[in-house]
Amino acid sequence: MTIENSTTAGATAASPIDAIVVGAGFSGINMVRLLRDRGFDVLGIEAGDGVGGTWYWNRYPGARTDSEAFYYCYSFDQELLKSWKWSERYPAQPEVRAYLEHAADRFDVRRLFRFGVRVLGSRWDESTSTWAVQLDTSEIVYTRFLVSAMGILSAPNAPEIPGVETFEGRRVFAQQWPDDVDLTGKRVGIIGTGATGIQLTPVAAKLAAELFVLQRTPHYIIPNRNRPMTDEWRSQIHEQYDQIWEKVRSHPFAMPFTSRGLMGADATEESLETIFEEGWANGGLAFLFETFDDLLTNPEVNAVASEFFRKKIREVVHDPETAEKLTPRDYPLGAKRLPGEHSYYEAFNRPNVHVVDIRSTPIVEFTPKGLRLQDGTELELDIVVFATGFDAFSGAVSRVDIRGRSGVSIAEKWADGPATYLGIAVHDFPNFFMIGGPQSPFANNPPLGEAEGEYIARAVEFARDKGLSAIEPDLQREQEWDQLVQSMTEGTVFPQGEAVNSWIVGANIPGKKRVVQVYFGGAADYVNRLNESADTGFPDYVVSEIVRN
Ligand code: NA7
Repeated sequence: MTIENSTTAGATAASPIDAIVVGAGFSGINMVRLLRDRGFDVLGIEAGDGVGGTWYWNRYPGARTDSEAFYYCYSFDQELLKSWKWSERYPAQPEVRAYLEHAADRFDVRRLFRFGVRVLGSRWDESTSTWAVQLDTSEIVYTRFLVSAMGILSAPNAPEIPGVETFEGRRVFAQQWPDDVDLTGKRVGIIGTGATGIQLTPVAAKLAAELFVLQRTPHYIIPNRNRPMTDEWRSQIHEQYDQIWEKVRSHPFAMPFTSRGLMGADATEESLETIFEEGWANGGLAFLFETFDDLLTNPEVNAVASEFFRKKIREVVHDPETAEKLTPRDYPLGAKRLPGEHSYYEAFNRPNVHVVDIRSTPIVEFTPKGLRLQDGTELELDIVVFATGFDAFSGAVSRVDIRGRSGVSIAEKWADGPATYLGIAVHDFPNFFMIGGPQSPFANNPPLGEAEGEYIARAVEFARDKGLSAIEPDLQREQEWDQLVQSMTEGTVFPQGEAVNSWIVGANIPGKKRVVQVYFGGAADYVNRLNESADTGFPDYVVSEIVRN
């Protein structure tokens, strides 16, 4: 596909386009819209052949949202909110992708994207105050502003297992599921039991002849209790949308949950049990946010909840040895992101499904027939699925060779952990912004991405209105933000015990520095900070005036 806009196609250092946005997921689609509506000449670049981002790539069987769709969507378009009819509480990947295709057409931004093109790198040119953006088509496109909307969980983690070249079966990455893979009647191994493995397992269990779930760490998992969206439920939501978004805006994870105002520390054993049962019955993330307010901060309350989850596993999984393997013990509930399940535990009651504890018997190598474990067992497999997660937050950006004012790459700057201001901008990288960057909150992505997109659009507009050639965060403000991010996990259950291996601290990627990558001060607090910065004219940034001869 070629760019229809001749200005952008012909961009040079002397006449750059205004902005390039990388990524066509929830955030990228909206970012292009926001800049276009402010009169900027904007080009979107997307590696996939269509819009969708996460929802374009993640096509593994069972892929669906873990947030309820009525708030996992764009909040700003009243017509879209009312006209789009989600079919289920947690819609499957094709439906979310269809929603984003519809949204891109509705906002008329699809024609501003180039699809099937990857950004390889970008260099800041001080003399012209432009970014030279290198594409994998061998083209270089010049732009004044560069915005990453590449996603927080988009760079796959691909563990290296010796002997892979000898394997005669098929190796598949869940996040890049090929259309021609069929699990029916096959001997399948799934490595990884995060949100992805948990969604894939029950579907694969029904298709595969034999399914081996290779688990390193058991998760705490909540039943999602998916159900169809009825017209009545939809109308109730439509009537309450103003309140729903109000709740989202004041919630630490940008979700419309309502605290009961209860503290577990004050509750009797009986009422703890009753309220946990209610949370369990409601399904989904309500368990974290609509039971007790001290669930994630009071270790004793957390311990009761963690034990409650363990009891539930024993109730569903018939074989005690299997149940024990699936039971998390070494870390508190909430220290890893809580995935939702759809008959995950029930899958292990099927005779063709086996959990393999690769913490005690690690995978040693691929063999021609499958995988060999440390105790000598060889699992014979036709397909090995990697559901091993992502190089989260910093991964997507640092895998692109972005070089700022000093010629240092962002990966080099972040070698000891990401340094950003507000998770959005980086000192020494002028006119560069990120949606979902490291040190931003981990929260319900669509509304958070909207807030970040608005902020970036305001910054770009500010630069234009003030006649600035460059804008970048003040170094001291960046350092203060880093200190704040690192201090925020004190007094919470993040990151403790085994959970230090979580992607939240970058510990799932060999060689990656272990630091907290997420701002835990809450999405609501974070958005207030963004608004304050923009409302007061970006005093936290250093700017360069355009030199006029
Ligand atoms: P996650 O949540 O990072 O899960 C990855 C899983 O893969 C997890 O069980 C890991 O075990 C396991 N893993 C990672 N590396 C290895 C190696 N080298 N060997 C064996 N097992 C490994 O990724 P998901 O894709 O499931 O979900 C990511 C998010 O996407 C999700 O939270 C949603 O927000 C969307 P570990 O727990 O590290 O021991």
